[in-house]
Amino acid sequence: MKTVIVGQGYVGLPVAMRAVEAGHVVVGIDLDVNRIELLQAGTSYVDDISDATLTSALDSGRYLATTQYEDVDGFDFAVITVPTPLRDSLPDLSFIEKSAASLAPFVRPGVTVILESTTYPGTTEELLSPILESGSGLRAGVDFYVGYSPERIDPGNKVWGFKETPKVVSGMNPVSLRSVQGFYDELVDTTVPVSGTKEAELTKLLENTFRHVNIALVNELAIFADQLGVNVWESIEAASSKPFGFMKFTPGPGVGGHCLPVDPSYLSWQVRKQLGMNFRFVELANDVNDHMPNYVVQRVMTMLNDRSKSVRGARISLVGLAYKPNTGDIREAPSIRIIELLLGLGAVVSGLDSHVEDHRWPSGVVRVPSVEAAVDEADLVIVLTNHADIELNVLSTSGVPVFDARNVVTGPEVERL
Ligand code: SAJ
Repeated sequence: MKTVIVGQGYVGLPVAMRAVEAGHVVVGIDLDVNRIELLQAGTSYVDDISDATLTSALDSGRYLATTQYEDVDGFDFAVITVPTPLRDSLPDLSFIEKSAASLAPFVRPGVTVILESTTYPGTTEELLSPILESGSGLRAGVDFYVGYSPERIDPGNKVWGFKETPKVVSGMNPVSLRSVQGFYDELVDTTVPVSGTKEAELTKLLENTFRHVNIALVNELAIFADQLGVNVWESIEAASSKPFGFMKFTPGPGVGGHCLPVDPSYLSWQVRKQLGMNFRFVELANDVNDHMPNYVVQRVMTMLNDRSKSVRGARISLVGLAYKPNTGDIREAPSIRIIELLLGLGAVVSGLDSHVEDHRWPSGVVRVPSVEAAVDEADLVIVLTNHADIELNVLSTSGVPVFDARNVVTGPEVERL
């Protein structure tokens, strides 16, 4: 069985490694030459894939990392795991289109092409299939098979890895579903078939929109609770004692990452484009979550003002810049917007986050090596991301004012979101 994984990022590489483990001959294709050179050298840039796992795949002789589509010739299954970002707040499907056009000449009778990238319902059958058909001269669903299976990779999750996480599977028709499900049955513990690709595409968007909306709910609640003098964190903790009918979400400085700030907008974009209606929950959630960085800065300005200090010239240290704990991913992180606002107000900003690599470090922010250094000389400290490796107790007794956006620090000079 020859399997092609298009895109060797945080989604594609784990799929490729699992397919090698399952005995497939695997071609991992990516346009990024640097990535491919690293993979060929046995160096993994994906946190969840160790160099040892990658080296073992290379040593098996059944894994090839390449930028050349010629290497996919003769594939049986192709899985497309390319990014689907927003560009000017609109879905950007160009990576799917380019991948499909590059794959199409190698589509033979009997092959199966599966899309995993997060996208709006209809993409697989209305965008991907026609490109594959025109590039191969074959008929989708008849000569070759097409399906959709949403990615559920949660970077850093040590419990739910690719193999352990139930996999929703779909096909454009029953014969395609059978092929797609058969493929994943070899790779993961549980497959969850649905009747069509649109249902599978919507499943993924529902999963992440559910999170986005509920995070927005607690964020807006946090704003009101603070003004009402109520400890919303305690109420959320108490509510989560309910063993049914409640799922805990906590307020934060905003919603970052490559999923939540993006995926729900694919849904609201489609509803507006195809139905001319507004998906109000998504739009409201976007508005609330996008506003949280501004709210954090507003609270910080008040804290400084209460101490007869202006933001201009204030030395402000940020603790944790990544979008969530224990990752170095800073994409769409709230810290980026908060830094922009603070620098715009004339603050002198420093930051502590050993997870964020130098080449991703935001400009204009002095990097400090420790919490002690962050506190030293600071007029105020903001806790944005509580990485496990940051010793936060120092902040409780430092005497420096702290704005805690994660409710992880206590102390006389600490205010929480
Ligand atoms: N956040 C909050 N409050 C919360 C939860 C999250 O403010 O209660 C913030 C985080 O700080 C972060 C952002 O939202 O900035 C996104 O956090 P996330 O926990 O949703 O993490 P992601 O973006 O890595 O989401 C991924 C998703 N996985 C996939 O799309 C395959 C999501 O479906 C998972 O539920 C999530 O991981 C997870 O459970 O960790």
